[in-house]
Amino acid sequence: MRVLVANRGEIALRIIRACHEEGLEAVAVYSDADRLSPHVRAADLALPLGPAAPSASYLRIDRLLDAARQSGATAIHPGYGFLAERAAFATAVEQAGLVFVGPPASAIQAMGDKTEARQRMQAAGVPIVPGLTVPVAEAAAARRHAAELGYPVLVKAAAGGGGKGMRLVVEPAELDMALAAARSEAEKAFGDSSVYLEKYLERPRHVEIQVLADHQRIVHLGERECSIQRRHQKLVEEAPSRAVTPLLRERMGQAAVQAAAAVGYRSAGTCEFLVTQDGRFYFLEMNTRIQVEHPVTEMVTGVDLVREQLRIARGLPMRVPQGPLVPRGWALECRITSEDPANGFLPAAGRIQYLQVPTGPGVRWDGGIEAGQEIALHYDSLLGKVIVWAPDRAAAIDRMRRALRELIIAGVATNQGFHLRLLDDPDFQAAEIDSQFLERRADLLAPPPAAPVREVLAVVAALVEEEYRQARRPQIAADGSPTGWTRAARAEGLR
Ligand code: MV4
Repeated sequence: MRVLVANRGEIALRIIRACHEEGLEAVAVYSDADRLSPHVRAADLALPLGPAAPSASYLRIDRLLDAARQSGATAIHPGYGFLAERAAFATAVEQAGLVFVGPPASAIQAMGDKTEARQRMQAAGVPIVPGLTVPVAEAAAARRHAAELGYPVLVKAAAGGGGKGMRLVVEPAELDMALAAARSEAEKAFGDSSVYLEKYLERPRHVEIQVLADHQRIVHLGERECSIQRRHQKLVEEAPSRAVTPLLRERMGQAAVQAAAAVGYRSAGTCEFLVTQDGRFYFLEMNTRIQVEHPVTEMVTGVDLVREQLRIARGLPMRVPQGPLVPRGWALECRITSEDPANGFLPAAGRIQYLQVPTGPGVRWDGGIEAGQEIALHYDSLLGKVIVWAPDRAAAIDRMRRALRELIIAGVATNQGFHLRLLDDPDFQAAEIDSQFLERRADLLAPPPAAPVREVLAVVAALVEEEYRQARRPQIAADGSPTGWTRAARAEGLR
């Protein structure tokens, strides 16, 4: 079997590796801007997606199907983002006689409509956040429902997810405006202005359950805690969660399995739950794709989720541990993005002048970049992920600190310093976190005033850039570092 990977960056590389370990060939596709990107060379064969804006290339269903035909691929893995959760894409792949490495289109469809998903979950006995299970027709009805639920309430887009088109309403006087704003945002983002209401839960934790379903059965692989996020972009994830006891894990796991069964799920998927401070849990939505943070589950379960997706797509049974799930040790993931904390986390551009990725015991780097690569603003800003495993949470935090100090990305601003500040934070260390944690902690988001040694880093970066122009590869000293680059200077520069 030959698998076309309809994606780019770190997830394309991740999938190509899984293909190779499964004994499958991988076909890459690429935009003009990506013709020199690592995923192109990692694949057995790579095809251009042809002229289009870089941001549109990986969304071209017609060209992806052409590329599959030309390359002899019989399956398409969508990765995450782009077309991964478009039911129409899954349908088009199947109608072209190819295998979609993911769930049936009908499951994507059912979970993509949040009110339909809530109806189905309610019918299946999965606890949902109190609120409506149909779109709200008009403002008067919304006022009645909101009064019944009790304020504060959240207005959410029916076609939404991930926080788009969401509005918090603290008191009745704000409701009409919030409805209008949510409708207009939902119309813009999804072409569908339907909205509904939910009771607002204060400071919940974001805990999600990984599920895996083959043609015979559905299992869960425990939780990930993803409360450390900023503006609905996750930054740090861990498995297991300090908020989840073995009993809660089993109850949430069963709920997730029921959720998957209710929509005829197959492949890897994730049920997102909100867990309240008093330990209640509510289904929020199901992500019908492999997720960015899947590695932390892999580290504590020993299951390679992408390889299992490929097995399931071939009709093979999944290979998972027998018996009730007991996560082993602790895993943490830090998402490294080209976002500049000194500039409000705005996406930054630049050429990667030097790259040193962390290695050693218990460390995994899932990246999509290399030295010399130009980081533009066409795509999302994820450069790679540092994932660590250790016997317990404190050891995992220590190991992540060590790994992040090894990581060197010169030439483009990153959020590396933010991660180091977070890992040093007593509240994070005590796992006293919830989905609003970073909203309260501007001190962690804002970098301390630039140290003079930053100038040293700038000089080193310029040097490496110059060597690059001359030799296409930076001249690295025998100790593996660019000239003049001391460990102490780096540590200072990262503060
Ligand atoms: C909520 C909520 C509180 N109460 N729903 C944000 C993204 C979308 N998936 C759902 N979200 C939330 N829904 C109710 N009824 C709080 C959030 C929320 C959140 C959820 C998960 C992770 C981070 C979050 C950050 C802010 C708000």
